Amino acid sequence: MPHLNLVKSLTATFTNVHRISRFHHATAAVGCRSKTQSGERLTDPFKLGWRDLKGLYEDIRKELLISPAELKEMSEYYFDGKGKAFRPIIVVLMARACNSHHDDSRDVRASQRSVALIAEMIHTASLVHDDVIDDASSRRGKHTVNKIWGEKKAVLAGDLILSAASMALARIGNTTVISILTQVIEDLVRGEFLQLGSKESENERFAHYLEKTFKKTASLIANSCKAVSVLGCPDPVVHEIAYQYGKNVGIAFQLIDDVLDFTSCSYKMGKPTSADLKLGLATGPVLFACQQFPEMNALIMRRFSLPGDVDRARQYVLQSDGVQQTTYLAQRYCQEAIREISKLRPSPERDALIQLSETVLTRDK
Ligand code: GRG
Repeated sequence: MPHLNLVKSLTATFTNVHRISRFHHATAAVGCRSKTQSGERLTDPFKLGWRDLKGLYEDIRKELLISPAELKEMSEYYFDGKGKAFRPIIVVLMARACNSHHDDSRDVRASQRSVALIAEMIHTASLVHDDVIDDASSRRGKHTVNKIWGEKKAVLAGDLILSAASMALARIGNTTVISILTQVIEDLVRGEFLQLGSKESENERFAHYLEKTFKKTASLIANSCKAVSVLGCPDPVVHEIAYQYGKNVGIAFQLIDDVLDFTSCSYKMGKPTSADLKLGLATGPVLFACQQFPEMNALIMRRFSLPGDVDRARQYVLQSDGVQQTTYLAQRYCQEAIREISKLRPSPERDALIQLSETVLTRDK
């Protein structure tokens, strides 16, 4: 069954991760190196990646040359440089790392840069739709599209961004890449659908959570990495390395996102915190906390719907080691990502990808 295979593949690396288990080791950081594996001085992955992304948002806006003016304004709304551009950065670094591994050519090809744009466009379309589903009012420190223009128009704006991304994808003209990136759209929809349901047993709940995490967040990163590897190098071993790196970093990224929902403040995040509990969602910190406080089961089952449930659940999480356990799990995914990417030949971009996986763990927004 494809579902079971996916859960197995998400968890195969770490014995017992699909069954919720506690980690007893000290939470040593993945590593703060002063030198990278290729022996060069540390390079900021964001600075290195931006060399190939100058004009990213202008180029995306060119893809959105649409009328009428209102639809254009709505579709362009989030391409204002306020996002972290985490996905395009990973994509161009992966492109250069794979090109360098293959034939020492380090430049990013035009088709690979297009994948970076497409990844950011798919991501943004999904944010616009997500905010409609969650009835969210703020994102990136500003009002959401649905808040300003209303739900119906927001759904259409998301659709339009997705269609512009599909046109750009078709222009690359590579059927393998089209199929890799179309899989992402299916995963996003299935991930969002999974989130609408809940599971009764603790172990089922954890497997369900990891599968949702892969589909909603990691699939886009994994498959965009794979797409640029296909465009830069014919070796399927390299495609798998790129995919595995993106998958592991993507899962870690979401686990930390779920931690930040408890530990950060809304000013920093640009959106309200404890948002997951308010939406009825039990993420990593809650699932771990529930092992220490089984009375949380009832709250999870009723999706924190009674008055006071959200506050009680939050207190349980903060009294438990749910945040530390989730962070430790994210560290393990990052270690796995580093193990994968280290199979490529040394290059500044490969080292920047190693460093990037470390910044995922230390980010505060
Ligand atoms: C229209 C393609 C499409 C999908 C519809 C709604 C939906 C199905 C999927 C939702 C997917 C989603 C919004 C997942 C959340 C992923 C996530 C961690 C978002 C936050 O990413 P950041 O922190 O955001 O990189 P910025 O603002 O920096 O870009």
